[in-house]
Amino acid sequence: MLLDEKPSVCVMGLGYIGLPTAAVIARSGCPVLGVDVMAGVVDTINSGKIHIEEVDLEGLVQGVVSRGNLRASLKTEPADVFVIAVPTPFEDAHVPDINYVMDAATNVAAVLKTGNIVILESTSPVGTTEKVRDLIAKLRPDLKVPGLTNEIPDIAIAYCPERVLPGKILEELTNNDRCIGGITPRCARKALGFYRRFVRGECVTTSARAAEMTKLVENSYRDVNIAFANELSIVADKMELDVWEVIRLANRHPRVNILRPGPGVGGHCIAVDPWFIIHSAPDDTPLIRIAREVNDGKTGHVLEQASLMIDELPAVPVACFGLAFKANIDDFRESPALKIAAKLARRYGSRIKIVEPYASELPAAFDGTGAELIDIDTALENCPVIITLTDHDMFKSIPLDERAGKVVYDTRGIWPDQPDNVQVVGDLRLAS
Ligand code: SAJ
Repeated sequence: MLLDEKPSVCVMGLGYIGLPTAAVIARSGCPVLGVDVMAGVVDTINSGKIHIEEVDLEGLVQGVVSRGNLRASLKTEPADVFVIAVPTPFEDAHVPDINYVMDAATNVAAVLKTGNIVILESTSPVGTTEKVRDLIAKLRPDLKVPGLTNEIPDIAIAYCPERVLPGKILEELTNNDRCIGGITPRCARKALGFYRRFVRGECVTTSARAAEMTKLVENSYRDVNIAFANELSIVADKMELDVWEVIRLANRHPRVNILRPGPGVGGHCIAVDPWFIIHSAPDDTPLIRIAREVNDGKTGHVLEQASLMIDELPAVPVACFGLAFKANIDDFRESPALKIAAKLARRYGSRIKIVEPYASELPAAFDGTGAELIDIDTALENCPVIITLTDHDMFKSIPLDERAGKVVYDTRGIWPDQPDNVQVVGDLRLAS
């Protein structure tokens, strides 16, 4: 396809990745159909609104919908390019579940035509793109599919993982480099031509399997490094050292860059994707597995430390600052902050107050606990004890004098300047 021809695009799945991707492609001038299984999501998008929170996304969706470049449907329709961006959760035993991918591929297969490009973006175990190819070959014996024909294939199939950071999705969708893995080099070239329409970052081609592994490796790398920081925080606690100071000092070394300890790793990516590698090679992944265990274990550690602290104190209100899984977003999925706060609420009932500027009401996990959602000012006025669980900028900017005299358990290290009357016990900051 030539550059001045705008391919029609069908994006399968309108979640945290699919919707921004569909909107950015539509902004580049391509007619885009977004397909989702939820009727409510389809209606919301067709009315120019969005069902998720992401910086600048609402305005963009409103614009492309009103210009007629983006519409949503429950039904897959013929298009030039198909982008599959559906979830790949895992089952209880950490077994990756690619059923949504296969369902989407089944729907795509039904409308495929010669010349089409099918791209999988969902984080997937190595080999999934080949499984998609095999499924298409089975459902559409009339089409010559790549890797299974000696002739020029009728369609191209590629894997191109998303790499965007929640809170910066639109910026990163355009500016990040992309790694494009084709079932064959020809497939990769076809997909590359498509991504170049809306990606400013460098687009690098490889095989589908290498691209699948690259995505898993990126998130596992981060998980392993966060685990190191979390392990250090527990060791420092035992040694009665301030872990934040130790990390600050160590990071002055030109080749050391230790990440930040916290209450555990949340979200739907970093805490999940390492399991895809572990599942594929259980005997060869002791480091990746133990990192996962360390990060999950840190949530339990913080809960126990917080409980010890609360048990030592008179029956005063305790403010938990933050429920989101990371700073400055409203995403509570797999959030260690939410897990800890909800468990504290079950243990200590109405003593627990929640401060979460990104929530308008408490999530269901707090039902029947007696815990209450309050604003920052009320917490600073009424709660002598604070546990920081999310590093929102709004919390970081609370000046020293407003926190003076409080008992603070700063699990995120957001207030390194906490006054002298606060004694540091490892990652536990207690009033002396
Ligand atoms: N965290 C720490 N300490 C740190 C950094 C993060 O405890 O020093 C915690 C966060 O608080 C959060 C979790 O880790 O609970 C994950 O946050 P994150 O900001 O590291 O990553 P995500 O899950 O928002 O997005 C990641 C990104 N991957 C990498 O940075 C390698 C993003 O680029 C991916 O696109 C995304 O996963 C994804 O969709 O896979």
